[in-house]
Amino acid sequence: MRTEVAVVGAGPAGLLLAHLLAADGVDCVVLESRSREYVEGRIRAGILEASTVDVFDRAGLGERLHREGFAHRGIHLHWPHERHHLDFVDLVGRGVWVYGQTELTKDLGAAHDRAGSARWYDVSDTALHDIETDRPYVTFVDDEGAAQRMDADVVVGCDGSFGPSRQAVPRDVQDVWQRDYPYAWLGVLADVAPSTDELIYAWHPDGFALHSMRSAHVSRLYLQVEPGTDIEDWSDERIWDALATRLGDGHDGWQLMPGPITDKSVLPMRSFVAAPMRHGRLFLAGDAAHIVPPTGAKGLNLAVADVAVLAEALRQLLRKHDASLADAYSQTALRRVWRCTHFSWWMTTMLHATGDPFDAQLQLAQLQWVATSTAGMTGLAENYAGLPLALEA
Ligand code: RFL
Ligand code: PHB
Repeated sequence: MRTEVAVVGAGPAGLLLAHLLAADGVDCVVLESRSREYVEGRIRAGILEASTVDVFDRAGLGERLHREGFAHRGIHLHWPHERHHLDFVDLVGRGVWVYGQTELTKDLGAAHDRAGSARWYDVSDTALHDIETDRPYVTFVDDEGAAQRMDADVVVGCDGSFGPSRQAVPRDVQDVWQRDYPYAWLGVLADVAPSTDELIYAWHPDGFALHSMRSAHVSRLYLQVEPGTDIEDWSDERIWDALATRLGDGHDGWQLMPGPITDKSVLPMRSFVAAPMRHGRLFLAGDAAHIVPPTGAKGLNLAVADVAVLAEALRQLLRKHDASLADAYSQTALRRVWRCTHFSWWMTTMLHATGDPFDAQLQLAQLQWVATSTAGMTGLAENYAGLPLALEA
């Protein structure tokens, strides 16, 4: 089989890239190791930057997002006895949207169904070959156990942190930077109306907590826990008690409404960047090239930003035989990646308890400044609500 662009991974990055390229008449095939149900049901990100929403709108994918998503003006920052609202719209002229990654992935899947595009789910043994030549190809085993080979002009690795694409780049041409944080998140999904209009990011000596949401009837909440935490140690009652304490139940009459928990998981926190994001005819996008801790809500947004830049670069390469944007892709994308890596690290280190009393005092001093000085608030707002897709050099 032959295609112009073989996309490995049908997460948001892979599906969006194939959608944007197909709209420009570029032939694409998407290969995914999991089932479609699994990919569309995986609970992950919830916050979309204004520029992410712009990309979806321009691609004709924003209709349900605007109908069912929530436009938020900003966030609340909370620590014991204090709560401050940061209004991003007032501060930097743009807010964010709450819309689950599950929904975004379903919208992308539906658009692919309408276009009748080529996607292979449940594949195994995906392997990349000859990426340093003009004739790269991908081999895999299809869902019926048959060995397949897909020849392409370009291969794009959108296969997340553990996929084979990044591994296909020789070690001696790839630089890697990594930080593992000494904490994890326990995330829960609950069938209860959110107790807040906009997200609450809370610092507490017991650990960080976050109140997010998915709809008018579903809340998404997170607690800082030790890495390696056994989920069995956290009963629903213990989770709601910890959330109430850390999120400031009782502060100015505010109350956290508990409800039935429908999903619980523990997530490690790390920062990771691999560069360059291109090697020969292989391009990497999204989590395949970089991971951020979720405190800045940047992972999905970075994946979309990579893809928006890459789609245009591949269009120029394949339709106009102009390689300039493709040659610049890694550098262009990495500028934003490192800005978001810094912001995510900064939010993480400001908000997570370390157990060290000196750290706690520094964090409180920092929070006080961020939540009350125009410069502090604007810096957070500018980064959280999102920077331009391609940062200027
Ligand atoms: P994905 O979504 O991981 O998709 C990669 C796809 O590749 C497939 N794959 C393979 N396919 C074929 N052959 C193979 N050998 C393969 N190996 C893997 C996988 O099955 C998968 O379908 O990466 P992508 O597309 O780059 O998208 C990135 C985002 O999913 C990720 O950055 C965000 O979810 C991160 N994130 C958040 N980002 C935000 O912007 N805002 C948030 O609020 C936010 N919250 C979160 C998050 C991530 C979380 N977790 C669990 C990692 C909250 C959580 C809990
Ligand atoms: C979420 O709703 O899952 C979410 C929101 C904000 C974050 C991380 C996760 O910073």
